[in-house]
Amino acid sequence: MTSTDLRARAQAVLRLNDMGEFTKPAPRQYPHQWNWDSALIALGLAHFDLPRARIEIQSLLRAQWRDGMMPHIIYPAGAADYFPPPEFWQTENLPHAGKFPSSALTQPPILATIIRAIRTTHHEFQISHPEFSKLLAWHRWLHTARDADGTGLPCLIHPWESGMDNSPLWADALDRITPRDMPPYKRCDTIHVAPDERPLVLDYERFVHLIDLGRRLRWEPRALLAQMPFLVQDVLFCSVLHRADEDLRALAIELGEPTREIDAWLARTRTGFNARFWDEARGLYLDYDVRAQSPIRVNANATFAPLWAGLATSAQAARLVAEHFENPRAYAPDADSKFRLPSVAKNERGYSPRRYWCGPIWIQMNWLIAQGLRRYGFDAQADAIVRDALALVVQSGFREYYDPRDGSGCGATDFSWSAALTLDMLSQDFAPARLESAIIRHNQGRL
Ligand code: 9WN
Repeated sequence: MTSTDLRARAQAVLRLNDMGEFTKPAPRQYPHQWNWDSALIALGLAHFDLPRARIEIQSLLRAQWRDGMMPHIIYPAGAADYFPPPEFWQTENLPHAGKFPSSALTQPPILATIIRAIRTTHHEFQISHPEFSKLLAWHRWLHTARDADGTGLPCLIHPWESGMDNSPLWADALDRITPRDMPPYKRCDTIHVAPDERPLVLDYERFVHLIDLGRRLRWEPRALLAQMPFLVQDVLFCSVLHRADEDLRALAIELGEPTREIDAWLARTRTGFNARFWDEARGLYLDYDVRAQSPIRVNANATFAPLWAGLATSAQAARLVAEHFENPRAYAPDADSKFRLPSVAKNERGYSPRRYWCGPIWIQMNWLIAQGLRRYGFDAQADAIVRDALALVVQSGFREYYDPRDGSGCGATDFSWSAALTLDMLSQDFAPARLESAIIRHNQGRL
């Protein structure tokens, strides 16, 4: 397979999942519009259909809630074979909700970064003042309505907000939750994907229970902060937000908009982030359980996300790489696992190489972390995970996630962001010459 073939296949997946104004993350498993999926998909679309990328972003922005929240699922086409259906969220008559049927949770705010990235390579790609204001309102909502402790580091009220829904990061916090008075519901996520690649029954029940609690609180931000039993600050989410604040600031300057408010967020995160998340003894970043008031002592690959945001010092970056990235017991290949980067360190108790977010490799994490590694001068390490990501899609197609042991595909097939980010990794910025070597390696049957 050549890089031209791979590009054509990636474009075909995005066309397959194209619903006109938005792109489904996958044909059957995810039939609606997802927030960070749509942003990443827009980046892929921009490589071959800029007007369609614009439509993807516009359709996402119009789902914003009146209070600034950007929902994580939008249901432009109404109900489908997916749980939860739109009405399950009970958002219809909320004064602060939006005009479109949506979930009441948010997701990692990567959109400002994507818009800036597209503008860097396509100068004709404009962002309007009203669109900028929508992004600003979302970031403001995250820094204020979700601020539980004055740090401006937003709190997540449900694992789905992290984008890493079923990570062992959430195990202890979920273990403290006993679902009761459960509303009737029917899981759909194991119809098209093997149950052992999806969340366990009890965990899924807790996900539903948390939605039920949120809707009883009418999704009112202050009540959620005060009462939701799941309340965490997450390294990946806060890193994505900080990087997006940087990008929003750059967009503000281009548009002649004031930057003072964004400057204050950037300064506050620079002060609070390392104090909150860095674990000096282990040389890594750990999430924080706000309800339990304690660090979450799980090593997940989100620990590398601060590199993407420029939040680590060079000494911290060096420890992350030497003690974790290059460690075969944690993330580096060893006799049992050939591919990087497992979503959870292999020596973690909750590591499970095929189960959703408990160990499999995700293309968007490799894409994001590779850029972080480059930001700190770790080019060889960045190349290694771009090469592995491309080798995985060549070997196993555009899957949702991959088993780090042999690279076999798991979860949904024809997964949109795996295709979109392949297109991005095949672009100049990601050095296509190196891809050719991944493909050649594959064709020679060495994988
Ligand atoms: C719940 C769509 C989404 C991604 C998330 C991923 C998964 C949903 C699910 O799929 O979550 O939001 O049903 O499991 O964890 O990151 O945005 O691709």
